[in-house]
Amino acid sequence: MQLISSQASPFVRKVHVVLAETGQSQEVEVIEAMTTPINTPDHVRAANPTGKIPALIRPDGPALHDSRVITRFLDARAGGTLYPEARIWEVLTLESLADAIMDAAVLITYEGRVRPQEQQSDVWKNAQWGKIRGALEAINTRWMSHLAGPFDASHIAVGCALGYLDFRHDARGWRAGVDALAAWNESFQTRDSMKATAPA
Ligand SMILES: N[C@@H](CCC(=O)N[C@@H](CS)C(=O)NCC(=O)O)C(=O)O
Repeated sequence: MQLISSQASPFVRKVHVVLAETGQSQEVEVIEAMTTPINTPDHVRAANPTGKIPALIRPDGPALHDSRVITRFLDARAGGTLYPEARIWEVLTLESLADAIMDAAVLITYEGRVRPQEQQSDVWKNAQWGKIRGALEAINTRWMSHLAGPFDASHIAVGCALGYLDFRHDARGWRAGVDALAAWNESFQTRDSMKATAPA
């Protein structure tokens, strides 16, 4: 299998963490890609028509895309426990919330790095940050008991989302007002799979 990848992408990081946690890291060849909303390399488009990464190229079926599809596929492939049937709707909903944090955070990054300076909008960036704040507060008030429970794919997604906020948007201080989540994150980032995949 080949994983179209970028070290900085929080969505790609989710996949690498799942590979590590399920013992499959050696089964994937990493193909690096530099992709932005306005510049899609051909090999990325061939695997995902929307030009987004990660994409997982398989020898025996169509390429998979969207990190949530790939992580669930890899967990099933390994007979893993990251998507437990008994809590599946909670796991998927919290993973979706974490992915939404990543979506908004990546859009802020692109606004600053890809869009020409004169076209950039602080109103728009701050609105994206508002979505992130709302998600952080919701996790801090409603999801901490889930995060305190058995390890699953939603933990990985939340950890990767928070890691990306530290990596690209540290100056915005996401920890303010979400103490329980910040404390959980402190400990979660010490997992071997998280340390091995930290963006640099
Ligand atoms: N929903 C997608 C989001 C993936 C995504 O936005 N990836 C970014 C990199 S972090 C990307 O490929 N952006 C290029 C683009 O928007 O065309 C997933 O979960 O895989």
